[in-house]
Amino acid sequence: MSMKLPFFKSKQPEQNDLELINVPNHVAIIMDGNGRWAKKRGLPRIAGHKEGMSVVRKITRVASNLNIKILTLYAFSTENWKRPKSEVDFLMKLPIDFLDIYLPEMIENNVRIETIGDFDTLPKSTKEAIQHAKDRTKDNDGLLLNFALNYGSRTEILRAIKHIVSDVSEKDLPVDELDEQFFAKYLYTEGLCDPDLLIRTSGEQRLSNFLLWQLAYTEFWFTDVYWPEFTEGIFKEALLDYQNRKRRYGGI
Ligand code: V0D
Repeated sequence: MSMKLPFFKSKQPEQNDLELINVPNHVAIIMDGNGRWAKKRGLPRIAGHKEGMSVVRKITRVASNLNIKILTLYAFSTENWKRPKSEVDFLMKLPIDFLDIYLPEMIENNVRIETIGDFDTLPKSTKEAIQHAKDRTKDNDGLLLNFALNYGSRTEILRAIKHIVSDVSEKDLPVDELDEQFFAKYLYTEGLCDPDLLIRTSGEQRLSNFLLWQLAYTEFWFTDVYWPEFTEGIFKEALLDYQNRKRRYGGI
């Protein structure tokens, strides 16, 4: 006598659903397209930056709820100083605005705020607001919200080399000890795991001097959507795609 097959098939755990396990530990995002989003709507570029700021808050909340450990956001590059002074001035006020509005909820959600990049040469008022937020959140052990600010990767690598050269001569470090792990300790990302997933919005598919060393083995994901239009749904699409890539590699 033949056994009857069940008329329902148990669903394969793949493709469609975001799993709460196998979420990337570290997600890095190039938040591009703010100016173009504004232009498309006949608004000044700064309106795009402001809208982009509220998307930062939204995605931070999603990342925190999904138990992502580190979210590194490219907010201002060393090249961005070449923009018109009025735009740079506006951008430098955004961290202040962001923290005025959202620091209380960041604290409530156990988020720790940090930065990578050349912090010292930022305007004083920007530095003070961010330093205050770092101090207030330093003991939080939830999501690390890591802003790349006044950041450039080649400068970061050169800065590491200069420090190493001076340490080698001062502390008589043997050159054989200079391996990848040792080198990574001299980068801004000291102590952080490398990103598992890099997202870039707005259709550009370049690194633009972002985390050149750290992205060596990272999965890349691109979308045509401008950063101010980036949503929780699109973010989860990227995370699901990441999980499906991992599953496929696991099958080999
Ligand atoms: C503009 C889109 C939050 C990208 C997002 C100074 C361009 C909005 C911050 C921020 C920027 C930085 C540090 C901090 C808290 C918040 C931010 C800049 C630009 C560059 F501690 N958004 N945001 N910083 N934009």
